[in-house]
Amino acid sequence: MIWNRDAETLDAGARARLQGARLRETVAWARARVGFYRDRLPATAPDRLEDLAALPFTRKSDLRAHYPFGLFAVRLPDIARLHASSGTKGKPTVVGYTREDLDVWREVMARMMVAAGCRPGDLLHNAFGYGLFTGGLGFHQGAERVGMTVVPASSAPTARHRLLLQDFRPAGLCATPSFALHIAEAMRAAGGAPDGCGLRYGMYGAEPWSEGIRRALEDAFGCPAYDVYGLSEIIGPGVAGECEARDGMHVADDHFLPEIVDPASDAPVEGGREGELVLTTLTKRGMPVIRYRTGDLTAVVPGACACGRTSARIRRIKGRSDDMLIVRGVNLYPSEVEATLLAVTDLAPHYQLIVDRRETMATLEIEVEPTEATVARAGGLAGLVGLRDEIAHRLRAALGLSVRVTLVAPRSLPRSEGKAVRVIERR
Ligand code: DLL
Repeated sequence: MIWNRDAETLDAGARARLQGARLRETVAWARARVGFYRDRLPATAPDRLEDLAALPFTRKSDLRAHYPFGLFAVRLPDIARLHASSGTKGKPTVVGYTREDLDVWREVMARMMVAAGCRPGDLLHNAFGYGLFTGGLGFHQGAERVGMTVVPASSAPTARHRLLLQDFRPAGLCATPSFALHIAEAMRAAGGAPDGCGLRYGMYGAEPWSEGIRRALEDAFGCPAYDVYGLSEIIGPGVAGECEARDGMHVADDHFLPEIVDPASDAPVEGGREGELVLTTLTKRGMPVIRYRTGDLTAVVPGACACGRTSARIRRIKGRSDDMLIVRGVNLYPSEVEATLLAVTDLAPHYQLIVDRRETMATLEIEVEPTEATVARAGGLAGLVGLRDEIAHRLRAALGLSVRVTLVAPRSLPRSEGKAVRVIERR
């Protein structure tokens, strides 16, 4: 099933014409109503699709500099809803939606959710946090638009999730991948069976996750795991999501125009090579954003998708360019460590990177939990020296860096109800 067949299967010419027309409207709207864009987009600034790369970028620092409402294009009474990023570093970035923007959001969420298997009448267990974070309300409104029954479970204690999943038997689950794994683990620890709840699909996002985590989620809940991507600056979840083919995430590119640029040179990157995703909103009125540097690293998937949707597709997000760690001159992403760890079947998908920069030579330590079965077989952690050495060897080969590996007791690393904290820096 395709939610909006007309919009999702446009041919290339029609799609480009629609994007071009909407880009011109967006540039005109932003220029007329937002001082920041008026200064940066003179009346002579190009506004054709083929000239997009000539327009200046917008960065998170621009949003911060105009905190809280300085980039809004309508008066505050015409803003129907505010959301904000988590803001771990300083003030949050605030975003505003008109009623029409909320409609666009519902529409793109409905597309992504139907692509992942959601159907009218299905029950959805929504374990994304409700609040300023866009995850909970984004999925909530999308589910209502599809005609589903929503359980706004949010970030309740895992015992509550277990009860609701077992007793309500929802068709779908949505959560951050790390929280979903935490729920599954808590269910098993309490003698329950997460794969016995009758789930048909899970939708996960809001943080980077690897194919290894996908396997762990699919094993745990006994149903396919779909990747959903988005960011509050653009709209929230619903910017892109996987279909049943699971060969990249379809971008709702009649609403959000994607480009990939080289994060260092800012030049457009072609031919399916990896780079930083840049997004331009094409229909948002409350807070239009032109050429937003997401910081997220991905690549365009070439060719047509088997599902029939014709929108651009992007690969799983590798991480943010500012997630990159430099340890003794070696550049690495936590997602690379995750991919190496989760290729080892004896390990559970729970790990942490500890970068210690207090000495002249920085060190990287990786704490990871073996599965309970592995520990039991070995008669305790002390019996797993061989496993530890093997992981250290694999990491050295994959990263080109010697890493100290510590196996820690199952269920001892901190679990989160939202986005997992994978890296701890000691300075
Ligand atoms: O995380 C929106 C969202 C909610 C997406 C629920 C998906 C599901 P922010 O809090 O503004 O919004 O954080 C956005 O999270 O720039 C990425 O770095 C990261 N991110 C989001 N989705 C994914 C994903 C929401 N599927 C930031 N894979 C983005 C990897 C993701 N990273």
